[in-house]
Amino acid sequence: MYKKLVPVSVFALFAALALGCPPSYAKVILKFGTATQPTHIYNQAAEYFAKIVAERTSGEIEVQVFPSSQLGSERDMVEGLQLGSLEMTLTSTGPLGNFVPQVKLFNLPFLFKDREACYRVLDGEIGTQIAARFLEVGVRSLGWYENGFRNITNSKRTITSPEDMQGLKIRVMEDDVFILTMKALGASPLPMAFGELYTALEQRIVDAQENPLAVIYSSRFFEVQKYLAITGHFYSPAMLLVSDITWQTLNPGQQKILTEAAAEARDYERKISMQADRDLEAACRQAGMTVTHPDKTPFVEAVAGVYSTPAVVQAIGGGNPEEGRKLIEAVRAAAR
Ligand code: EAX
Repeated sequence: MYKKLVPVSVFALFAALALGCPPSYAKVILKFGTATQPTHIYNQAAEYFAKIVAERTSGEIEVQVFPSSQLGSERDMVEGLQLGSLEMTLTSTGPLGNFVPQVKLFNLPFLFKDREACYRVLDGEIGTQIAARFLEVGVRSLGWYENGFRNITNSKRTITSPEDMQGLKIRVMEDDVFILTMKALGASPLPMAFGELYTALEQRIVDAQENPLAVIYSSRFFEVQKYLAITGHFYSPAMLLVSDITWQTLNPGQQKILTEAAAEARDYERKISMQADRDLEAACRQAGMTVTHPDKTPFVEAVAGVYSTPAVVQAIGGGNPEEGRKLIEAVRAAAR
């Protein structure tokens, strides 16, 4: 009896060990959601990130990319990270002010002189401090990426001056800084999640929208919008976020690989974003759009008041107008 039992219990012991203590090479799957179309720069960067991570972890971490708002809107996805039901996302600042109000600072119109200034501010002290605040709400920033300089498209008329914006029903991202800016230009803004935008344009629920060329082209807005005005009125940063619940389950080696891959994918994404700006205006024209390059000065003047609007200053300061004023002053000095 004894002789028979020994091999059985040894087997059982190994089986228990195998089940109870997963070996260190257990595969980790990170779902990575975005709102934009598969060909958009976010998803190219996400695939690039996934490839680096797979190589450096010898396949131990698999990043699976889900584009086109399949996993929800940008706001839903950030909430998913907080709950731990989603692991990663790359999102515009559209919904981020709901989580860290200071992010609204970067939603101010005509804030940055050029791309160099964007990267200097975002990767520097101001951007780093604001990004670090995300940990307080359960998500971890792996760096500032880029959505791009935003331009206006519409189905009604060519835009050459702010007068042409009068009465245009324009979809904006869900943040009051965007709403106030469009009101200052005389348009009628309607906040809406990105996933609903194509249909809203197609059904003429709105006349207009604004986005970087990379989004306009990959979303095929040229099918439902005739006019494109290169206004560059907002610089739209993006942020790579990971659920802190997920992060805490990774070992330091894995965390290091993700951090490094995030920085490399960011550099790659900024490069393809710049190329998109260079190439896609012609592509939009080719696709039938009429393109204008309005003089920016009257636009800048029309929206200047947004910077001192009490609600904006207070919101940027996280409820503290003094902090808001200081942040606005600091960013203006650094962004020029
Ligand atoms: O983040 O909501 C928007 O217009 C964003 O620019 C887009 O989804 C990319």
